[in-house]
Amino acid sequence: MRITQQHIREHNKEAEDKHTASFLPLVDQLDGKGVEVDPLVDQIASFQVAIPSWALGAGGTRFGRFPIGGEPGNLEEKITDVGLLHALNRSSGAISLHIPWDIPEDTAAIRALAEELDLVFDAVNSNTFQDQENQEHSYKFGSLSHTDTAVRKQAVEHNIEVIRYGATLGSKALTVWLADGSNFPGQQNFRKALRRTRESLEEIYAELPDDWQILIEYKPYEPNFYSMVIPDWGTSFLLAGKLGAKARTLVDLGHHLPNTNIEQIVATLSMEEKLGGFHFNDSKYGDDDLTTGAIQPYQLFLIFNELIEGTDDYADLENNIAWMIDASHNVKDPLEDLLQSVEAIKKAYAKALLVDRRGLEEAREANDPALAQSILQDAFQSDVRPLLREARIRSKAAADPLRLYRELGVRDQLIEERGSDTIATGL
Ligand code: AOS
Ligand code: ZN
Ligand code: ZN
Repeated sequence: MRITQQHIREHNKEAEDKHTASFLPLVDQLDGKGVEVDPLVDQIASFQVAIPSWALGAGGTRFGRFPIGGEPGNLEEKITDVGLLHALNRSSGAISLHIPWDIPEDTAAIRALAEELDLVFDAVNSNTFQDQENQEHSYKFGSLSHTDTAVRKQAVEHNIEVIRYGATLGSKALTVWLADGSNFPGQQNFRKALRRTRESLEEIYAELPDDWQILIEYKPYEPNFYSMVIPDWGTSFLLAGKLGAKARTLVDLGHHLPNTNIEQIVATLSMEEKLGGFHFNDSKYGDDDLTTGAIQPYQLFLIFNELIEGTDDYADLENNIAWMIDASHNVKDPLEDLLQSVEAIKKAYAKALLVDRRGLEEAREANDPALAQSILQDAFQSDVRPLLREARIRSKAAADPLRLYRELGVRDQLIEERGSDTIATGL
């Protein structure tokens, strides 16, 4: 199924009056504060968030999985789904692939399809957290950190293979998330495990093309529950520092213990130019992979506030960091959820762009916490939805993507095309 410009035009025509009635007063209000609206709308419009290939089907838990129907059965269909999202919001113009779930067999055809849908390939992801059929050595006791050289070699070679696949599609980064760790005190020699991981990463780094980056994800627990080899940003930062300029840390919002000050981590990493990527999701208890902005929208805003604080050039911010959603969908239609996630991310970005930066800095220098808090709250509580809508209309996206998705009956059409019991590969 395809969403055409005709669909978008008709939908936007219908939305026009209501949109104008909310947008024009906001323009007046922002004018009064000396905020230029056009560049703001442009910044919101150009911000793109990549969609992971593994989030297009039902997620499920270890207790069960409830297929949603019409799930993409192969890579072409996954790309088509991301194309649908991008046609609706013009903000999801990239897809992040996972090897071996999405091995591109016919590279030329895959590239052509992506190009036709105006999509690029974001970071590629390796998988050494599962054993694959016909795999010689098991990752049960780790991969890049394993005690056995042969297992480490296999895991290193897999990552190099992932780089090769990515290169054929135009990706520019490899994301490494390691499940390596231990379940019991005494099981693993911490020092040796970390050293072996570093050495394995060095071998992968040596194969990284000049214009590529390696993004190192961290996670405090799961699947191992006593220790993880890369449990926190400090360990990722340490490894990235030892590897070199092409290695950076990737922050997954769900990979922190409760109440961690993630915005401060973001500030430090961005100050050190070691912030390479984001996995957006939301978290109540752990790595819940809930919809971004569904639980802690203020935290998301504070994170964007730090990102903006750390840059003089918004284009840099948009292009130098791999922005991606990493969520799981157990009860929602994944495509609806992804539309909501992108909206929440852009809302946080837009609100952070509205922060009176000079006023905030003056309040900080004057040790005036009440004023500093008011300035942040003022931006956070602004209703930026008309700005996002305007950005979409100007980009020829739908004024209300979720509404149009439902009006067009996209899920029903996908079920008709693909059947109701297809299962997408992924988590
Ligand atoms: C795992 O918890 C991490 O968030 C990974 O980034 C991701 O979910 C996984 O790599 C999917 O491949
Ligand atoms: Zn992640
Ligand atoms: Zn995760």
